[in-house]
Amino acid sequence: MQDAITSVINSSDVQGKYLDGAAMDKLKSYFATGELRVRAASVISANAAAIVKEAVAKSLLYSDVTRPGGNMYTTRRYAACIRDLDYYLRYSTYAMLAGDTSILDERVLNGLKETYNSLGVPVGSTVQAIQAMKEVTAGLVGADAGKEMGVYFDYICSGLS
Ligand SMILES: CCC1=C(C)/C(=C/C2=NC(=C\c3[nH]c(/C=C4\NC(=O)[C@H](C)[C@H]4CC)c(C)c3CCC(=O)O)/C(CCC(=O)O)=C2C)NC1=O
Repeated sequence: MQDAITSVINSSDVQGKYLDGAAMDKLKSYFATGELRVRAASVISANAAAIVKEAVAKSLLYSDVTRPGGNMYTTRRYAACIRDLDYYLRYSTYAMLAGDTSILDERVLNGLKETYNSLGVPVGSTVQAIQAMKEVTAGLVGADAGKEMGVYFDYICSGLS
């Protein structure tokens, strides 16, 4: 896993150079948003279950996936879906803190699409639920931190699609 700092340093090191202006600017904006990130992470962790619940209510409840024959039908599959959404929220929060997507590639997206396809988990509905979490989260943490979280929710969605 990388973060904004190691990623900037690694790419300078590969070239055997000190950090250039662009690299410094990246670090500056990462440090300048540090407090925002930490505050957002603590609001999200205190409200994680409520975020998932509201996102499910907005996007999946009473849709085809929750009806008999749908992929969320039966309590076991419903619970698996809620658990997956909680993974996406938690790992997006880690990635937002790190300012880097690598943790999502390594721990969430690796093999996920294949797993979903083989189990018939609908990617379209999953993407809708993640987009609903993005809205609910932004409502809670405010526009700036919400935009930052949005980067990582969107990254998961494009990795699934
Ligand atoms: C931390 C990284 C990580 C991820 C991301 C992960 C996902 C993940 N979700 C799974 C299943 C599942 N995922 C869903 C999810 C959904 N079905 C729907 O209709 C909804 C649209 C959607 C929720 C948004 C369901 C229902 C299953 C169970 C499918 C089945 O067994 O038939 C499975 C198969 C094994 C299992 O059931 O636990 C995995 C590996 N596991 C991990 O360790």
